[in-house]
Amino acid sequence: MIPVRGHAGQRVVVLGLGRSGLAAARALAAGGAEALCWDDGEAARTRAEAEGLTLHDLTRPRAFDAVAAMVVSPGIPHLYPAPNAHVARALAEGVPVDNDIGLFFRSLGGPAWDRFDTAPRVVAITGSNGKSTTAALVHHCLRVAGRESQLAGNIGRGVLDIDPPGDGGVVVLELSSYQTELARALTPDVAVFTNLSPDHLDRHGGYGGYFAAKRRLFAEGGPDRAVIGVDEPEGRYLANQLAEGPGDDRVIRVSVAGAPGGPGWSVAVKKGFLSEARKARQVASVDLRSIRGLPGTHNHQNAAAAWGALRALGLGPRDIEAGLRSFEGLPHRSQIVGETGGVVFVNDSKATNAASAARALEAFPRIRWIVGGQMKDGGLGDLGPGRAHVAKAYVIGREAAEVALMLGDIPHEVAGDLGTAVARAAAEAEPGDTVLLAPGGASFDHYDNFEERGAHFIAEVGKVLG
Ligand code: UMA
Ligand code: ADP
Repeated sequence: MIPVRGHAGQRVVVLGLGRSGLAAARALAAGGAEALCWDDGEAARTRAEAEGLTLHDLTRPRAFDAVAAMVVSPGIPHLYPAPNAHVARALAEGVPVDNDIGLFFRSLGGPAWDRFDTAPRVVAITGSNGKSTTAALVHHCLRVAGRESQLAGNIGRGVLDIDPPGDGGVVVLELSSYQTELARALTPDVAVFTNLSPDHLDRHGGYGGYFAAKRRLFAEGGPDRAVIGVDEPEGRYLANQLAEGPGDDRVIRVSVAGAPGGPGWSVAVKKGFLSEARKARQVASVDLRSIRGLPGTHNHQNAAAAWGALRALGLGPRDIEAGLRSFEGLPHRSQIVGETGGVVFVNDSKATNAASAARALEAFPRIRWIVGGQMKDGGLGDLGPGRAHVAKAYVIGREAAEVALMLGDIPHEVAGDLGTAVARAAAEAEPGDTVLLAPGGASFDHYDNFEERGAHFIAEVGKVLG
């Protein structure tokens, strides 16, 4: 745990008692603050109380008296589409609103670091897609190279839950737009921006607000090095804003759509070959095509972003290549879960937006596509070149009728539930086909989270395989 500094003796309200809120409450208490906990859900409150945390009813009239700060969980709206009622009250009463990420950056470090030869460093990764894969890959490569690394943030572990890093240790954080938008301190040593496409627009007042939330990671204090995917206009703009000129190597440009060019530091992937260039000369290269844990152009983009971050941390090309080769991928992202009669079953339950589903379709040649969930603004979009890879779509979820309309001329049937979709797709599949779960929407229409949806898919595939 990282004890929170700067709030000793103060009353701090913690709103939301899930993974991040519970870790924040414990870390605040460890730093000497009085953590006053609340959650709009009764079950979460009961769990927290059983853990010995102090509940503080925010619905009471004088609940914010003598409160120094409020710490809000990422899933709780703080601005759009409308602030949660308690957050609105804190804003109205002038109570500073922060989150666990802000507390983390203000609490890391301390006198123990004076004895270290190498100060610990923080790598923070944001972007619309590929954050988890890139973060897990950076963490994996560091460990394979024998370096101390801890992984936390949006990937599932509250940031204040980690152990204080040791001499030369690295903390790898995956940060969502919800987290970067609210944090009152954001000072990573290396910051990574993977890519940008529409997601969570309701929470950010549109696309501009969504980009602005992610940009804060690069603006509030400014990292020593920024690794930026430049295949969208927003990435190019961000890289341009951060660099003093084209040769400024505080910015490492990443591209899978043509080499960025120029005299700067870059990592580009072309036809499956990654190459790193510095001062207009190639300094390293690696063939990514045979790496089973990183299939498809989208994973090559993650490999290139991870490469940039690891080089910024001083790792050599050989060490990084060894890490890439031994990476097995994360569950629920391009995860091969079975094979029968030449038909492969792939679980990409984490494809919760249109862009990630489109990239999954590009990664396999002939697809029986299981699609549908709680769709985002803009629906499935145009799906790009992967659209031509779909032999047939099997539509699931509460919004199945709307999703079927979005598919246009793609052959499809409304399967309704996931079990029926897997059975139908398996029955119609021919050798060489991939049965792919890449829903293009959130899981909350039927499941608690994307992991539960992926687990259900794996169970249904298990029935087919016998
Ligand atoms: N709650 C309220 N009032 C509300 C809404 C929620 O009190 O109006 C309470 C709920 O009752 C619940 C708690 O808030 O008890 C949940 O908070 P949370 O949704 O922020 O969940 P945590 O368990 O704290 O998990 C959060 C991240 N969740 C979200 O951003 C939605 C986790 O990311 C993250 O791993 C974790 O902190 C640790 O840092 C998950 C996620 O879905 C994976 N992220 C989104 C995504 O990847 O698309 C952004
Ligand atoms: P995030 O943490 O940003 O949601 P993940 O690594 O968990 O990213 O991947 C989420 C989804 O996006 C998965 O469906 C995955 O296959 C797909 N994906 C992974 N990397 C990329 C990328 N670089 N571009 C587009 N889609 C990606």
